[in-house]
Amino acid sequence: MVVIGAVVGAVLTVIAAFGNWLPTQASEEGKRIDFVFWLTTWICVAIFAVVASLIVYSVVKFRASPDDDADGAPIHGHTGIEIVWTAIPFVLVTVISIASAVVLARNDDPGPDPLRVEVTAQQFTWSFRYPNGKVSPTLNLPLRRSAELRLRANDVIHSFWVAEFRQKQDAVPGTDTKVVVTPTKLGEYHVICAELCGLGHAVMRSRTVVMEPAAFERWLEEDAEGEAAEDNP
Ligand SMILES: [Cu+2]
Repeated sequence: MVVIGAVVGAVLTVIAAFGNWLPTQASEEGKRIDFVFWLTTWICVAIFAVVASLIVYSVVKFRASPDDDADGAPIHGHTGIEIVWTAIPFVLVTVISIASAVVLARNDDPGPDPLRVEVTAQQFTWSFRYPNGKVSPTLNLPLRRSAELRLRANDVIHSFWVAEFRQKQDAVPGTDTKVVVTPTKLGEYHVICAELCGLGHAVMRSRTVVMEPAAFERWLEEDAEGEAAEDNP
């Protein structure tokens, strides 16, 4: 059993180490979120490795012989070990809390000159309104400029999510919420509703297009002031 466990463990370790597990990383905020994710994951991996090793060692080393019917030695705890196994998790959880707090604070900061986009969610579409009045069914964003998305829901709770940006935020009727995204990679990604919002929830998808700043400016000026909405309902 120990040999099978070791072989399976080795195979899974190789898959875990060389697999490409996360979606493309396409935002500044996503970089920070991935940092916290991997920090937490590696802490878990280390603890799991220690615990699993101790279990295997104990199973082998302290196995009772078949004719041993005696009671085990009476053990009433061990203050030293208990202090250690309380102190180490305390330190690790504190490290994760501090890293998370710093990342959340920085990810909520849109900086001095963000592009403000009003995002409206309703069963079962997204629409995006730009400062010059242009309304678009897709979320076009310029590369490397922070965008502050103000989310509004017209009917029920929806949730704005672009896996490549990592950021996710609910859109709640009666309340304005916001989320900041600073794209770092040109390309097209899916905008997905991540909150079960009715029969059409699964098709409540749009696209986000990250563009060169000059191309974005040209796109922004094309049929601004509501025409886009008529041409492209
Ligand atoms: Cu929805």
